[in-house]
Amino acid sequence: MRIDVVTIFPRYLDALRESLPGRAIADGRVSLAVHDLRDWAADRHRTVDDTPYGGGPGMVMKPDVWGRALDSVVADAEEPPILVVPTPAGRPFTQAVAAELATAPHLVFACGRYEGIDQRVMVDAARRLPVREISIGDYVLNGGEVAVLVVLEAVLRLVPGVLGNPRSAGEDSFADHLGGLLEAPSYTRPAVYRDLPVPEVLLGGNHAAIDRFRRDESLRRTAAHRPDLLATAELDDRDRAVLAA
Ligand code: 6GU
Repeated sequence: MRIDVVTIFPRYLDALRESLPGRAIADGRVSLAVHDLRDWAADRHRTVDDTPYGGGPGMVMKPDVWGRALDSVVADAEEPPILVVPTPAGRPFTQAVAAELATAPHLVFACGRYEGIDQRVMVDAARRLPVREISIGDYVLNGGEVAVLVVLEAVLRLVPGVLGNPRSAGEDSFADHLGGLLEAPSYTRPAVYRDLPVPEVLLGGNHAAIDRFRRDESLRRTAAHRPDLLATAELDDRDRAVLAA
């Protein structure tokens, strides 16, 4: 997979060279290029933003600078990449979006400040490329850089050969086998930690009872933390009885 990131803060992306993504980059399964947007500025102050038409606070990133940057990054691409634009005004970033991006051979990320990039940059790019404006949650970040770190960590662990244990990807929260519920809590030794015992059922070898216990904990945790997920979760009559109790 090829990844290009365009940003005014290239060093923010240094964190990608750590950990799991880092190993994939180091041994060539992922090629990462981070570009400084200011390299495409037109003046000696390397200006990338200007005041908003129509008034209002903050600054808007200039379309001509972004246009040159994206043209240049895409110029030598073998096929049209997906352009990912992190913005609090985007569609929600979900595991399904991560899975879609994980199948792409080439991703380009455009990091803007939160007041945004002139919208015509995305309109123009969409004439040639799939464009995904995505938000990582209902809060405001100053810029897209940290969102790119989040998105890439979620995406790269789905690319075959990037995650250490290929079984784990399907076993996390939102995995199919949980039918859209949160994962049950986890425990390891010791059996008693500061007066707190591990749930008794997990110490026995009754795997049917363990599966039922974990299902119940998933249901209760989802009801407590993410009741919105219950609307689309796959529930049977026993599940509904546990939730009603
Ligand atoms: Cl993707 N970008 C910014 N700047 N702020 C955000 C966000 C993204 N997602 C939530 N807040």
